[in-house]
Amino acid sequence: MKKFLLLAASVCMITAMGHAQNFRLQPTPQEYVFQKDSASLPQTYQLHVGASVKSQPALSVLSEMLPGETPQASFQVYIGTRKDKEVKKFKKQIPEKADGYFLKIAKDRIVIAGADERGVYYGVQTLAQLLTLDKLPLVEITDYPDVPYRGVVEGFYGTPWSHEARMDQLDFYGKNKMNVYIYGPKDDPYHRTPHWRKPYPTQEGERIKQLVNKAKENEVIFYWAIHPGGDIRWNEEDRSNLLRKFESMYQLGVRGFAVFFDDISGDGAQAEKQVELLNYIDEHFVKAKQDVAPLIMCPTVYCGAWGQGTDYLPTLGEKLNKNIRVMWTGDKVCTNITQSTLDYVNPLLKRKAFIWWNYPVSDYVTDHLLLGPVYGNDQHIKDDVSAFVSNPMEYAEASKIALYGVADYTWNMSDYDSQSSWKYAIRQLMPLHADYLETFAAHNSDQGESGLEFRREESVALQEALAGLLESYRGLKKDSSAYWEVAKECRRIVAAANVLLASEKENPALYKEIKSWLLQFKLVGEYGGEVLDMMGSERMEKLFMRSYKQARALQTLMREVNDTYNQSASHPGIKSGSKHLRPTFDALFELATVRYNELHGTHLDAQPLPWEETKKQ
Ligand code: LOG
Repeated sequence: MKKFLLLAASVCMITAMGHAQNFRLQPTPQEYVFQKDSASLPQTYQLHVGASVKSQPALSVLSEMLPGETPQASFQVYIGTRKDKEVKKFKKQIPEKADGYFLKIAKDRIVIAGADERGVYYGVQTLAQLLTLDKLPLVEITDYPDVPYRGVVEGFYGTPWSHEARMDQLDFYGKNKMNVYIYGPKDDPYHRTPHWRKPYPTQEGERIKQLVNKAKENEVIFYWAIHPGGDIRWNEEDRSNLLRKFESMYQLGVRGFAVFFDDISGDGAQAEKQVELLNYIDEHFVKAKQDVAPLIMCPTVYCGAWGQGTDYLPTLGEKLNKNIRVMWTGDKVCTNITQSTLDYVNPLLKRKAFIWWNYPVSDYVTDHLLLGPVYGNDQHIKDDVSAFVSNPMEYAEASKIALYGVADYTWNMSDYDSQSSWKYAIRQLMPLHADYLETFAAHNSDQGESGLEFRREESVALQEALAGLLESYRGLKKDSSAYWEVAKECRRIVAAANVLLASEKENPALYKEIKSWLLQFKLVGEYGGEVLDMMGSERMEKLFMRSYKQARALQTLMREVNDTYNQSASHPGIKSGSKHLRPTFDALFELATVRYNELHGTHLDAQPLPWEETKKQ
């Protein structure tokens, strides 16, 4: 996209804003022109608000961040949509895109002109980010999202997010310009069988109300999803049951509805019946209400791997009302989204797919954390998707590392840079200990082996050294630069684990989620250190034995952590650094021990203890 930088933005930030080297706007704007100069924001300012934003969330964020509104002040703030006279002069600069905005900061004024109300809100959010700088830069930003609907589907198996976590997420979406949240946790019994027909108990209903309000404050559409396919009977009674449930959700304030038919078989999976029901809901509920967002459905065939050659998808494509959105996870359940999957599915659905991206969801690999960067989705598919939502981990705070990436990618695809987005995310989560968290995240990003095979990069910066070290040692040599690089990283790992374990206060929610993995991570780092010591001392009995015993003890402790924490999960246990660190250390342990045995005629056990005992068949 176009970027006119009168001065490179980062340089400008460094010189004009002092300590702001790390500053970037999130998500990356489409077009911006920074000037070297900055505005000095006075204590007071005069506010001119267009009629179309009178009681909008944008205003409350603005008044919170700039409390000094005074009628006679000389600094002016203009805010409005294209309908308003207050921003008439800037009409041409307002992008013709939903959620778009134009933001101008001049010496004597700030203008925020939105394509619509949400656009104004996003302009205010961008201003909020700029206000964190020491000096407010003079800037003109023309900005809009590439994908119309961006956000999250809480659609995983396992412990649903807590109410507090959801409230916090909705604020996070607003700040990162995501506009959809779909509520559909598989293990909420009122979402799925057995209780989808029943209204929520009063207290839970109250909470949904609070979520709906929170979503409104953040310009997020709150969708509530029902999952009836497990035991639905295709008769009028169940149709009324479903509509009655939707009505009860409507009464709680919900204005977005979805029906999920994923992961079912049998009677509930019939395309014709699903279509009949959905069209009925669309006509007699969604459209009849007039203030409800378009209906979303998740099909039973939700990815390319299911139902090739059946007439399920063509039936949906042909018969489902055109305004109903249809979800799609890609060629497989968990995979990146490519142009070819869209070329395949869009013509079948006769509409643009609503992407349900199964990342960073970890419900099928619950012993791993997925903290790596968001990468691999095609960066030229903006015109071929109607929406892109991410299915996260049951760890809401830790999921934000990926969600920052999703927010950035879906807003401005072609400029998306996965590494810088990832680093930014980490800084936002723990600004005081970002380097330590980055070390942890870099080594905890792959899922290990699983049936769904969506392998991710891990330990990227160390891979070469690890491989080099192993290869040289196999050849009876020791690549010393690789050796020292790995040794340094082992110390860094232990330090990161210690520091993060001692930093609960900086981000208590994150701490609670990742603590068991930090304990394991520390052991992995210590284990690596001992194995490296074994490698240098095969000829020296005492020295070698000291490290060997330590390494062996650490293998036992790693197993103990794995067998102690996270036991109620579907895949119990705790794995860390499992893609490159642990396998390399194990291989080196074995080589060193074999070598020692050869030199000394001993029979030390050279087989490392795996994470867990192999289950007897
Ligand atoms: C489920 C989803 C689950 C995910 C990953 C969809 C549409 N449905 O295979 O609830 O979190 O895989 O395990 C799914 O993806 N089915």
